[in-house]
Amino acid sequence: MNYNNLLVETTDGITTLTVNRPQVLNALNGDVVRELECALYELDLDVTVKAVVLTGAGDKAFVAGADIKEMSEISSFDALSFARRGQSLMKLINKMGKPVIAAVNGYALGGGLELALACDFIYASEKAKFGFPEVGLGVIPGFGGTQNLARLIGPNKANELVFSGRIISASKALSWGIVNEVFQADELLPKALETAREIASKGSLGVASAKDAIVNGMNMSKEDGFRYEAALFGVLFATGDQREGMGAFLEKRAAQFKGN
Ligand code: DAK
Repeated sequence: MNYNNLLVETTDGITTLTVNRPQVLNALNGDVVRELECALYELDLDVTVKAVVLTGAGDKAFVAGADIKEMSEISSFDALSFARRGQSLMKLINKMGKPVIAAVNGYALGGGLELALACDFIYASEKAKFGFPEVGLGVIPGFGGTQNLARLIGPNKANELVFSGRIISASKALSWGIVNEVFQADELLPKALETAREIASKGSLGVASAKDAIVNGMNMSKEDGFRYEAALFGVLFATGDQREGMGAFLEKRAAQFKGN
């Protein structure tokens, strides 16, 4: 499928998905949200794709939030539809059976930070900046940002960031646990792709089940989470990937996973 606001490039099972509106710092309008949802659905269904790296075009922004111009003019029913689409996009990233890595190359503000937080983890360039400016616009984060951030870094730091609307640096985001690692700007994408390739070399059913266990286990009691993990563990013993992975170890050779 062709997209007006996205670049989709797949090499060796790794897709780089780029939000491509650099003239407005990749702000999310209704079309971008719709296209992201379609693209991620397609990538989830494509068995040849093992991992996705999500980034922004240009050297200034990952995504500088929802498109304020479009948002300022919409009706309440359009806002409702925008909210539903945005929330369904964030949930889709969680439900996908493959990892999505956010490579934050500049501003990740408002809905842009929410998009990054919905991904499985975040790598950042040293030029990246993070924040929730929503309270300065008279609203609050509405694509799951308050929930995901507070679960990730705890309520106290989340409160400071959301209540103040302050923009923080990549190094602060690293020390707060929002991002996993910070790289020089020209190293960011290569490092994200390197990690994606490392993940892609593993059994894709195992990776999908691990994501399922972590994403869904976070919303369960520890007891239920343990039970869920055990069920997923058991199911993997019905797969060719489990036989191949353990067989390859015993035969002292590299595993050739087929995702079956
Ligand atoms: N929307 C639209 N245009 C934007 C934009 C945005 N979010 N951010 C930047 N731009 C545009 C600028 O207007 C400018 O366009 P021109 O003037 O050249 O036509 C161009 O991008 C370059 O930006 P600047 O000239 O401002 O660049 P600077 O380097 O000076 O400043 C900045 C960079 C990132 C600090 C600044 O652009 C800025 O403050 N941008 C706005 C950040 C922001 O407040 N983002 C929105 C957060 S609110 C919802 C759920 C979620 C949301 C909404 C609804 N529902 C549940 C319904 C999400 C809300 C948000 O994301």
